[in-house]
Amino acid sequence: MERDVLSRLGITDAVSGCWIGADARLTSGKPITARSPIDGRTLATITSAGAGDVSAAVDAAQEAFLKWRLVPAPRRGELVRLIARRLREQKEDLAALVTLESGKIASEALGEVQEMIDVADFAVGLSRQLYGLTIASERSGHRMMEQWHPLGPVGVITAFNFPVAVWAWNTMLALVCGDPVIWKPSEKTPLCAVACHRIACSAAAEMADAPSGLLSLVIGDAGDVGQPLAANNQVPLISATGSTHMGRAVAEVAARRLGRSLLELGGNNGLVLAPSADLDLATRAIVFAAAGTAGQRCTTLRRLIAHRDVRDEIVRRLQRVYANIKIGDPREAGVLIGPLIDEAAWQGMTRALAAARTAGAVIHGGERIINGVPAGGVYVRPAIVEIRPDVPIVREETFAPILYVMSYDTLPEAIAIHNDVPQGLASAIFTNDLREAEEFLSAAGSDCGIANVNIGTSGAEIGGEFGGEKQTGGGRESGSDAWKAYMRRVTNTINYSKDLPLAQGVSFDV
Ligand code: UN1
Repeated sequence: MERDVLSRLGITDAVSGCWIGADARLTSGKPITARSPIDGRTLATITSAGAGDVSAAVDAAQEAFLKWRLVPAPRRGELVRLIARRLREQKEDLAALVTLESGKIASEALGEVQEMIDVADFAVGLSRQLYGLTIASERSGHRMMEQWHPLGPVGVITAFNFPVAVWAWNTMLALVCGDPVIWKPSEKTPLCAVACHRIACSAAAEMADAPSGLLSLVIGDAGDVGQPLAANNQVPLISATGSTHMGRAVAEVAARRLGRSLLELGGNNGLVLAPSADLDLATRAIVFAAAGTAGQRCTTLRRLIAHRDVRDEIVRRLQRVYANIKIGDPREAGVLIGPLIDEAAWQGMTRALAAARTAGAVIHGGERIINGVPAGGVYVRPAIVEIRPDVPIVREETFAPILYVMSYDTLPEAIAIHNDVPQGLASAIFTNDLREAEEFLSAAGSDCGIANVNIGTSGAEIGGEFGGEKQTGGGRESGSDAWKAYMRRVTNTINYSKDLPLAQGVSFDV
């Protein structure tokens, strides 16, 4: 069954680490073993790409760019429409691979592929809406306008936890904006990348005006692939999604050559639970956001800031749900929490829990599960940690299902606790008090890129911009006008008069 899925997605036992368009290059880097976190089984071996492959991919992208930028944007949208059609056709297979390689449950994997389709549909519409402004000129007989032009090859770096959707957020937009893409996926999920790349290339093969170097894939680690990609002068934009540590390294390299970077990095997302909150609704939202995806979303809820009057009640409710939640093989019906990605994730989780314990926190759950789950995978019970907000570990993003619970007395105090972390991605308030909700969303409220009311922190739709402030990196991907990051803006002033008046009334008679 599984082999069938892999073979329908064009994945063999030995896979090249560099694809330029439909062509697999003969790579000679370190071998990468693609494993399933479900049971640690080897799925395939990839020969990683190196600096030479990166530069070949960038050269091909640059060549493709010279042609693609001249293809009218709505026609570029046609390529994205074809990709979306294939994604619809292969949704089940691709989702099965996402589950196999990232460990997320079937429903969430299908949701992730749906997110790709959604952003592709969005991008198709966008291909007819790359609007610029016209501007009133201060000079008579003059007209001013802005145009948005294609930018050039875009380097896209993605993480294991959304192994397909984040590439689509970037690539579907980049394609309609007129930019080729060079993709460096996580080494933990290389097969998802190969599958997506092949799907996109098969759609491109249907379009004679889609140049061959438009899409490429370079699989390898930060040193072999990430660094040369970020350093390459022919890549005007690097879009990186992942840890703050990774983003800082990428941004530094890109900044040195004054390249642009679009960063969507760590989150340490908080939810304020007000006394008027609907606790049934809040419990469901908190469990999905804190324990769903085994706590491995950048939007995962990590901090629950509960009013003193409802804190004990919510902890009781969460403990009840956590005690019965089904943890195990993510392919099994009824399972809501699959494995952590690897042993290192479990070590990170134990380290964080030990730090919390030392600081006097009360911990519920958080243990490793051995019975009733596949051997070879890392399965854990999500943890609820009652802790003070000033304990340093609370300020860190630990990529595991740990929910720190803290209490507050007044809303300003809750907002202060909420904002007192280095990250600023997603946030939420649960309240039935309109004033509290508005205060949380106001300039004096949450300092995050995403702020929700009566909805958890995770599971955003693609229509809005996605990203956040502070150590989250400040970039915005996906919907709204995030497309502007993938284009260059040019201001045009056109004189249709027979005079040459200078701006600001300057006279300069020659
Ligand atoms: C991520 O974890 O990097 O809002 C992206 C969400 C998803 C995207 C998460 N739509 O949780």
